[in-house]
Amino acid sequence: MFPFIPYILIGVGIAAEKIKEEIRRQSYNSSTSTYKESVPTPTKTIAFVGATGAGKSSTINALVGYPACKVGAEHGTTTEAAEISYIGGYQLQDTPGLMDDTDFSFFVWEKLKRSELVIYIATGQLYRPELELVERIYNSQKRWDSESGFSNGRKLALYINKQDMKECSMDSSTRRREMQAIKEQVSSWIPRDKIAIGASLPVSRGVRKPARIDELKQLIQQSLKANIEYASNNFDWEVERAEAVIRKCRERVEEQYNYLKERNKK
Ligand SMILES: Nc1nc2c(ncn2[C@@H]2O[C@H](COP(=O)(O)OP(=O)(O)OP(=O)(O)O)[C@@H](O)[C@H]2O)c(=O)[nH]1
Ligand SMILES: [Mg+2]
Repeated sequence: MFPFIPYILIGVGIAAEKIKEEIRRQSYNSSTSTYKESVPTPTKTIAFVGATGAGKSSTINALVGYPACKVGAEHGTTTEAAEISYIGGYQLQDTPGLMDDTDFSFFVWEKLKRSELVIYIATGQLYRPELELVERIYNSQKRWDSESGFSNGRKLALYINKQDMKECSMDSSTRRREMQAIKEQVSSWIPRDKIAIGASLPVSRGVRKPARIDELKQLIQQSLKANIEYASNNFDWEVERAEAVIRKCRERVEEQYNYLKERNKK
């Protein structure tokens, strides 16, 4: 009997977590007055969501111009919802990608609720579960707007990443047809002017190329309530970015130093 006790306890623990998650989900879905009162107006946040490996973290890095978020070929690289400072007081919200399950966990929905702009990232035509999710985000944003009295309206956009890969496998007319098909797929929830294509971390013959992110930058600029400027003489932005790069380098050096210190102890 004794050897099984730890397994039973682990099983009970997992079941309790699942029940808690379900209760949270149900309270999120219900439209009780307590819930309504708790919907805040969005903050200056731009959230990136989508399937794992679509390039959410790479896109944030391309926008800020330094490796702020960890990027990885393996699925599930991002496990926490990191926020990265952007221009105009905005934050870029990275999120863990959708894996086999086709719904975000409760805490990602909470982040979306607080975001002025949500950008769904895909790399081609969307799968049915993704389309259902886009529809749910759209409907949720409408409800959050009315419950929080936000007249400007939360925005939903679509970014189609990894165009460099498409260019290797499709000719230009096939690519155009695919974009047309994507626009039609999402037309009930995302207007054409809220769709951008690009390549956040392109590679050619094993060599990294500069990000092609201008279309997305333009979309972001046009979608936000407050004005943001990408002008190269935007001194404050350059200073802020340089400081962030220094902070990041310091963190990496400290990590490496601690790692070596631990290793030498052994
Ligand atoms: N060829 C190419 N590869 C890209 C591009 N953008 C991202 N990648 C690659 O796609 C992989 C996943 O990128 P991530 O940015 O980590 O993707 P993610 O959506 O944040 O993934 P999760 O954190 O796991 O949800 C990495 O190997 C990147 O190098 C792109 O534009 N072109
Ligand atoms: Mg990521």
